[in-house]
Amino acid sequence: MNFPGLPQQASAHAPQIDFVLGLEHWSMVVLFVAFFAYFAFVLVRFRQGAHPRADYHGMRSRWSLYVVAAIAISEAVLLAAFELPEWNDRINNLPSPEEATVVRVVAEQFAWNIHYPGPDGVFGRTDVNLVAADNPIGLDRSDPAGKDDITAINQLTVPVNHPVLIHLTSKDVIHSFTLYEMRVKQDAIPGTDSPVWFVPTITTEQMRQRLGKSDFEYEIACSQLCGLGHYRMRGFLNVVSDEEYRSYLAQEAQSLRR
Ligand SMILES: [Cu+2]
Repeated sequence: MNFPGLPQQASAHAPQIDFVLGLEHWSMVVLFVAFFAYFAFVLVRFRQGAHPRADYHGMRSRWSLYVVAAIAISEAVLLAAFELPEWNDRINNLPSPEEATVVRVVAEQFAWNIHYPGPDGVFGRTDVNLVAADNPIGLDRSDPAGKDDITAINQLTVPVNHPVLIHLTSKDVIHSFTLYEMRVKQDAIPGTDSPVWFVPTITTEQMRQRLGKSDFEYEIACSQLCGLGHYRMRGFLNVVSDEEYRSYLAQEAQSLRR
């Protein structure tokens, strides 16, 4: 049922999203072909040569009404039985913070700021007055919860096969956080915490091997035209093994102590 031309699937829910996308697109293909076939039929059947005089009564049977009603009902079924349940699953079945890798992503013109809570699992306080070139999220390092926090720019590293729970927000305008292969897309809105989650199932390295492209990266794209530099707002999602994730965190913690 998948529709051709979609990106690789690299998250647990990607096949469900593609199934719904496939249902929608294939049903639109059927409608498109059927409507144009009917249009062509009408052009030939009711050409001037065959009907020199107009019929002022038009159609007397009601079958076209039934066809349109059937299309409307099938679209309602598509919405109620497939699309809304999938949407509900994405926004209401968030993983618990205990089992998930919890990260804050703060969008700005034109970068993705990444904020990990560190070993204590608690995000440090952030303050707009502390925002500076070397502290883009305004993290308060004097706050006990903030001392061990890890920050990164345009590089989001997560372990494979565990839920990732992202608290998404923005510093300036509306951005849209997009991970194509994970089938994730969520607007980042200033002053609002939008949770978004997924379970990555294929590491970056495995995807490189699958595609035969040694330079492949999962891209973090912005899907909102957020300003003149929108085209260069680009981050990378690095999906790694548990072991590599632990050593990434250890390495970052090490550089904090220096
Ligand atoms: Cu943007």
